[in-house]
Amino acid sequence: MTGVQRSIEVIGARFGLGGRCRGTAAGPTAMRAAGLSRRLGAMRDLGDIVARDVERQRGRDPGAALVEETERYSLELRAAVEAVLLRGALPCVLGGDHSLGAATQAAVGRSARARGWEPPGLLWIDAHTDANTMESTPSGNLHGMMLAAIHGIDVPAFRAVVDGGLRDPRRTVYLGTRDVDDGEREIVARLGCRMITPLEIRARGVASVMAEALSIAAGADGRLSVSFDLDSLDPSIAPGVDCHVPGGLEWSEAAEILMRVGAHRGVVAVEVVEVNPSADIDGRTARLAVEATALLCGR
Ligand SMILES: [Mn+2]
Repeated sequence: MTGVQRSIEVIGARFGLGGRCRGTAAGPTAMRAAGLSRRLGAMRDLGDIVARDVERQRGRDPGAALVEETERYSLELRAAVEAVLLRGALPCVLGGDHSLGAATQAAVGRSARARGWEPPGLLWIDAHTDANTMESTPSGNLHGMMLAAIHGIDVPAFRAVVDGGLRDPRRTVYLGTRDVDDGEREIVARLGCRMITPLEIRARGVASVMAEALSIAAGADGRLSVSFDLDSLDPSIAPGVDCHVPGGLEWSEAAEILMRVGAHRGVVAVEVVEVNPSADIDGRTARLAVEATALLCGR
């Protein structure tokens, strides 16, 4: 297993407007403080893309300002990720809340289309499916809707960013899923995504589950991107996230999953999200996020 051979380019996505609290905007800062560059070794750090503070814009409808900034920010991040892909390097996006995944994953889809490739598959390691629509969402939070948009369901805040970047839901595999709304369950089933819970991972073993997951996501062309949400881990080991969902992955399970992804030659983009330093204890979640990033990058 040789893993990723390309040069790695890191983008800090300081964006927290899509979740319940804004603490995730400081995720990239916490990961750098936790030794990211030392652990990754050779890489190019492109610095941070910082969201504007919409809450201080007086006299505006806060919901409209948030949607507007999400769209503006997503287009900026998408362009940055596409530039990395154009250079033939591996984009490594550090969040930030998961709504920024619309930009990363749309960039992967658009870049593939520009080269005449099929859209790559997607490994989504997360407690959630992020497949809500404006109609089905119980929370109204955009970080729970971005994958619906990437799979072709209209979500106005992501309409512009997914343009030309749609991904094939039949090549999307969820890993670690355990907190799915009823509406999402129906959407995910209809779209044909594969969903693998922590219980199934434990029952079958990581090797068997990952052979299946990588085979579905990589497809015939062998290309996939990966998104790792720290809330896929059990909150007892990764408390520094926005949504705590019990019953998550143990680190030994996650590390083996991440290593197997990092050893796959077809990974075209890596994303590590939802690190929330304001909920963390002694920086332990940020350190796990750094380790996860390194493993995903084949380091
Ligand atoms: Mn999540």
